[in-house]
Amino acid sequence: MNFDVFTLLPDVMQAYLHASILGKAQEAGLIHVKLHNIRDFTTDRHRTTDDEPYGGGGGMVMKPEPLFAAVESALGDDMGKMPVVLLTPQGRLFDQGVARELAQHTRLALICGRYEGVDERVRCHLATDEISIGDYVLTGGELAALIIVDAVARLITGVLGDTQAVKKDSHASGLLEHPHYTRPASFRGWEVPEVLLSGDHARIAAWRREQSLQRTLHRRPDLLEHAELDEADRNILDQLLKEERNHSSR
Ligand code: 6GU
Repeated sequence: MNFDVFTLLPDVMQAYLHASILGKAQEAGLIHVKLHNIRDFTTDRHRTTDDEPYGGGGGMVMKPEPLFAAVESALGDDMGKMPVVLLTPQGRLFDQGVARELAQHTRLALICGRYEGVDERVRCHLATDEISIGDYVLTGGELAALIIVDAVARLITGVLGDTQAVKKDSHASGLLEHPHYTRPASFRGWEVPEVLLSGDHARIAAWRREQSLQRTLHRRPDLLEHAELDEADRNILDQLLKEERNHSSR
């Protein structure tokens, strides 16, 4: 998987991309992240990347020329054959489904906007997709690009050592994950649930599934609408809802 990231702040992205799992994935050649400094594609003496908006109103807008030059020179013949994603709070919302969709491609371009915005012609004639990472406003698209690289990279075969890990994740199955515990069995008087120490794998799996359903029901009931649930799951949920009704009526 190849990522081309276009940014005015390549240095701030470096450290994260070379740490831990993403760093190892790059060393192993499973992913390649190329950072392109948009400023390197300016042609004026002051290396200007932004300008005042036509029509006034203050704030600065990223100029189209350096962005077009940067993306066209980096992508070459791949232009038109791969997604060019503009990171903007006006884009479609990023989630695990979008991550899976992007992971199907072999090459992905990510354009990080800065300042108040990006010239509209970038959106219309350079980007093929626009993505937001949530309903809040950031000072730039760099964090969004890192989030997308991270979420997509970990779906690539071999990036996570354990292939099972991807399947069991929160959101992968549409449910939140069960609680995790490690040693010590007793910490400040807080005990690890007995079932996890039992060695009974069937009981452990049943407990985890119930915890996962309970958590999702309490924290993110919206996720249950699209989750993969079997009849046993539905019975557990019915039971949990009944218990809740009893508690609230008492
Ligand atoms: Cl992609 N960019 C900016 N600047 N703010 C955001 C965002 C992106 N996603 C959510 N907020």
